[in-house]
This record gives sequence, structure tokens and C-alpha cells, in this order.
Amino acid sequence: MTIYFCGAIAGGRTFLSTYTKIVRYVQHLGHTVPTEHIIEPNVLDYELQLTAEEIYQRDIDWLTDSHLVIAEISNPSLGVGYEICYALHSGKKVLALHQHGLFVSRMITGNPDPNLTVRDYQTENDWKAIIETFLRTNHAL
Ligand code: 6IA
Repeated sequence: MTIYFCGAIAGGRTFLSTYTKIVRYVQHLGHTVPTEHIIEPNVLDYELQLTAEEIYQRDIDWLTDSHLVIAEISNPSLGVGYEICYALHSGKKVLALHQHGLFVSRMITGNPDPNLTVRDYQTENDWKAIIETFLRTNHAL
């Protein structure tokens, strides 16, 4: 399946190593991740040849064509919040993961949309188990 991964870019790159492990794990389970550039350490240079409009349209097209969405939301990000909202309004299932103990926007944690699953994790094994359950529940494993 095609899994759209969301992670902060302009919002901050503190959790880049976690994004990288998550994307590699989802790929290892046999899925396609169109937003692999998010784990490119030099994403800002890499994407400089594209206009903001091109980036936006490309990402929205990928999101529209994806089956499921996994967002790492430990680092607040306007773009990730936008993508989560867009995905939910398109009827897609979204898993939002964050490190345990962080202050997370109530616009995410308080959202009653049944297509949104918000989970915290403490260890790599935690988020792997959460992702596996999400994928299995949605017939992607
Ligand atoms: O607001 P943020 O930048 O933190 O939003 C991050 C989210 O929006 C990610 O999940 C991406 O899917 C999307 N996004 C934001 N910026 C970009 C981008 N280049 N390239 C691809 N996806 C993006 C920005 C680089 C540019 C400043 C040269």
C-alpha cells in the first residue's frame, strides 16, 4: 500500500532520526512512502528547485493517492497539522504518533474523528507495535 508519512520540516528537525526509522520500518513492511524526502537531511536544499506551489500540489496529490497516513507529531508543525486535517476531510485513516510526555496540540488530541488514532510512545518497540496494529487494523499487513 501507499502510506503517506508526515513529519516536521519548517517546524523543526529535532525528531529527524525518529522520522527516518519510521519511514524505513514502513518500507521494510513492504509499503511505498512517497514522502521519503522528509527524511532527507538536506531537504531544504534538495527542494529548492521546486516552487512552494509545486511542493504543495505534489504533496496534496500524493496524499490524495495514499491509502493511509502516519504522522509523527512530536514536533509541532503547521504543515503536518494541515496534512492531518486534509487527510481526515478526505476520509482517510490517520495515525498520529508522539513521544510520551510532550505537550501536543488539543486540535489533534481532542479531535473525536473516528479516523484519527493518536498514540504516544516511549521506545522504538512501542511505535513499531503501534504502527503494526494500525496497519493490521486497516488491512495493510
Ligand atoms: O510546516 P512544515 O514544513 O513543518 O510541514 C511539514 C509537512 O509538510 C511534511 O509532512 C511535508 O509533507 C510537507 N512539506 C512542507 N514543506 C515541504 C517541502 N519542502 N517539501 C516537501 N514537503 C513539504 C520545503 C523546502 C523548501 C523550504 C525549500
